[in-house]
Amino acid sequence: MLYLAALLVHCVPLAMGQYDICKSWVTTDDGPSWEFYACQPKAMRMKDYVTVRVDPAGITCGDPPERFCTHENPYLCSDECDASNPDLAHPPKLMFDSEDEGLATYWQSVTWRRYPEPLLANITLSWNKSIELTDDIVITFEYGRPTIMMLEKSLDNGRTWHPYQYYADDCMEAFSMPARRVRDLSTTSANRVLCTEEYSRWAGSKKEKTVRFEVRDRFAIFAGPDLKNMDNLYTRLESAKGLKDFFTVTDLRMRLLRPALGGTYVQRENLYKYFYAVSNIEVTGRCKCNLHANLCTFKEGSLQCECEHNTTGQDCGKCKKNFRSRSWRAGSYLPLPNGSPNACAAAGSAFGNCECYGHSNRCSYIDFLNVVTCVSCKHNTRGQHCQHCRLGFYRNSSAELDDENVCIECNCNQIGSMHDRCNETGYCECREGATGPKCDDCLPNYYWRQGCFPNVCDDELLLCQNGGTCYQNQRCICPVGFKGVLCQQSRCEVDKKDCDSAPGAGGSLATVALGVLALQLRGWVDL
Ligand SMILES: *[C@@H]1O[C@H](CO)[C@@H](O)[C@H](O)[C@H]1NC(C)=O
Ligand SMILES: *[C@@H]1O[C@H](CO)[C@@H](O)[C@H](O)[C@H]1NC(C)=O
Ligand SMILES: *[C@@H]1O[C@H](CO)[C@@H](O)[C@H](O)[C@H]1NC(C)=O
Ligand SMILES: *[C@@H]1O[C@H](CO)[C@@H](O)[C@H](O)[C@H]1NC(C)=O
Ligand SMILES: *[C@@H]1O[C@H](CO)[C@@H](O)[C@H](O)[C@H]1NC(C)=O
Ligand SMILES: [Ca+2]
Repeated sequence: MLYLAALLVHCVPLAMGQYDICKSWVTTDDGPSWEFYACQPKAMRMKDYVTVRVDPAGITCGDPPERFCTHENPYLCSDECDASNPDLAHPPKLMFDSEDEGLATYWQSVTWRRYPEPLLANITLSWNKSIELTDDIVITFEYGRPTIMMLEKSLDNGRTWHPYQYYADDCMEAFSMPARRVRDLSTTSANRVLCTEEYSRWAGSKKEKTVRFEVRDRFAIFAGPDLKNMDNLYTRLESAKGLKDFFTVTDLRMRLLRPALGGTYVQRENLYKYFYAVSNIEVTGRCKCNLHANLCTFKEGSLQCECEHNTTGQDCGKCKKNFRSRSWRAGSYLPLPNGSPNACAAAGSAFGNCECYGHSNRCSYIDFLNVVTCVSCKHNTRGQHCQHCRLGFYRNSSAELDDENVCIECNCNQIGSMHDRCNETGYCECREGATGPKCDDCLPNYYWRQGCFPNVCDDELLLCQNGGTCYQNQRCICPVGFKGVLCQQSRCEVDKKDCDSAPGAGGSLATVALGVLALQLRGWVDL
């Protein structure tokens, strides 16, 4: 069995089934041993593993039941959609079933009763797994293709979305974009997001049913018309920035923006013939396993790579525990034909025992110290073995030394703290008056204004005198006739002619004395 696998690796014509073996048992001059290769799972029909969501609520026809007709037969509106009758219902799942006996089953929207308000629907497909597209996405519309629609994709399970392709019968009018064709793209623009008019014009609803996202045409830019030169494609995928990611998705969304119009203007007197009906959405791709797995299985409702090369994670995106002596890397299609496995390595096995806890791939020998040390430690680590945190970072106590999250940024408040370093529990060193782990609070009796300053006045000890009011602990607003930090000083002491007009002149000597005393206690006033 193993011998057979080894044989296969060397005999398989490497055009299509390339990279489908992760390892094989080979015999060399030094005896038998494992040899490892970059590997990827086979392409699959991804619609079998998808979850779908159709928005907005109530966009699916049949609740309440309604009549509709087709562009071919616009005056015979006897067709009915009724969600409560299995024979007349058109739920979303019918976009993903297999069409038996050539009879199309389809999801259908409500009709455009609310014209001229737009008829909008979103169809969102989610895999909860990154997928690499290997063939065209093909969406089949039963009663005419939308005149305006948009395809969006997400790479992070629906947290953020990006346009993937625009479709309109008039790109300029709908999206202010010039119409382009994927076939006209070049090697440098293969991952351009464009607007196409190829799939939106009216050609009869039975004749032209499909809307495509052309993956093959984009591949063909590198691999030639029949995708014969896959080596060139794989080389490009490896080297051209962003190209691999362009074909990678976790979610897709079709935004249906205007239905088929039957090649003419909207006829308001018959809105029953405007709706969307999708019978199939074909998505062909493979699980993204970072070239560390050739199997992808459906477990507990999600696709999951069966990771090799001592990697782990849903996408084989990290090294297994105790296999982190160098940092994780994706496998590579290069060098052709077998690629590089870039396997994770057990501690101590990598480069003559220089452990870097997975934060560096390189060691260097320092002659005059006679030590081997890790070079360019990543993940904010430093030290001979990348075992310390960089200045301004502290050790994450819930992470192992070989965890990517091992160092946490101190995040000291720039104004409130002495410097941007912190102690082992993340506490920063605060300037006078500041407090809190990050020094972004003030101690009691201090107020924040570009740093912490001692209160000038407050409601307890540092009362403003003679009817003055304390403004944000920063100063007393004194009534006419008084001045001083706490309004403790009558103006008539300075200018006798004020004395008669000053309200409350002479004031309560006792309170003034108390206020001054308080100031004195805090070292503010020298009497
Ligand atoms: C469709 O999704 C987009 C975001 O991708 C959102 O802005 C829009 O409101 C959604 N439309 C409907 C009808 O839910
Ligand atoms: C998504 O996949 C992950 C990893 O397999 C799993 O833990 C999680 O429960 C899945 N989430 C959903 C919503 O299925
Ligand atoms: C993974 O670890 C096991 C156990 O140490 C080892 O036998 C195997 O060769 C390793 N695989 C790779 C690809 O390094
Ligand atoms: C600390 O490490 C754990 C384990 O990796 C991680 O889940 C957590 O997010 C890290 N904490 C911070 C603040 O980064
Ligand atoms: C870090 O500083 C805080 C506040 O000064 C202190 O409570 C804590 O014990 C210190 N932690 C260590 C490990 O020194
Ligand atoms: Ca169907």
